[in-house]
Amino acid sequence: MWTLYSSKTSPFGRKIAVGAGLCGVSDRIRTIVSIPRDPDDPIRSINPLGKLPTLVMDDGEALFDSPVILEWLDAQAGGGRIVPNGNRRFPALRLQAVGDGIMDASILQMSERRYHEGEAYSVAWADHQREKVIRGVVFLERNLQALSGEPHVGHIAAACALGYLDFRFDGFWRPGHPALEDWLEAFEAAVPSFRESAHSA
Ligand SMILES: N[C@@H](CCC(=O)N[C@@H](CS)C(=O)NCC(=O)O)C(=O)O
Repeated sequence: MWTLYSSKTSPFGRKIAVGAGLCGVSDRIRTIVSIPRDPDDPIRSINPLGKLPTLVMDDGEALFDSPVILEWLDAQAGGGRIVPNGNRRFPALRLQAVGDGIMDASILQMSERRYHEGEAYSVAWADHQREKVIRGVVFLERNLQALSGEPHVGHIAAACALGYLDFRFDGFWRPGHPALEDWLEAFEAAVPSFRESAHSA
């Protein structure tokens, strides 16, 4: 049994739940909810970066971050399930990088709200991050062709990024992006582990 340290609010943790479902290994994972902000949370002694998701393998070694864990899950499933080989590999990894970047920029905006209240809050910094998100969403819509076919890490990251924007930013990306909305709806319908890992506070 592998142990996944994650949370219901973590979009990166959701990537692992979705990927495990697509690799057919969900039943080999038990999930422990972590709170990285809590100084007493064990995550800090398991992952030096104190971040979710972290996956502890059978030998007790920890894996992070989410692209590494997904690659490892793919290997456990025989390879080529969610990390494509050949011509599809780098387009998939590039899409994953954009999805992850949207999540990073979104989380930085959440952190700005949480840690810099009142006058310490930087509108310029939050806007800088928000613009990354907006450009990332446009990039995803322009690259829908690479988001077709069998689901891979690019699909997973894109869906988790858009799902996080729905959860924390009231779906602000939706107006003006009907094709991407349709894509997300189709992904949700096709991938049970995405539906089952929906965020909750
Ligand atoms: N690049 C990392 C990002 C992970 C990340 O930012 N996780 C957030 C939760 S969604 C976290 O643990 N933040 C706590 C912290 O940075 O202290 C990945 O792909 O796994």
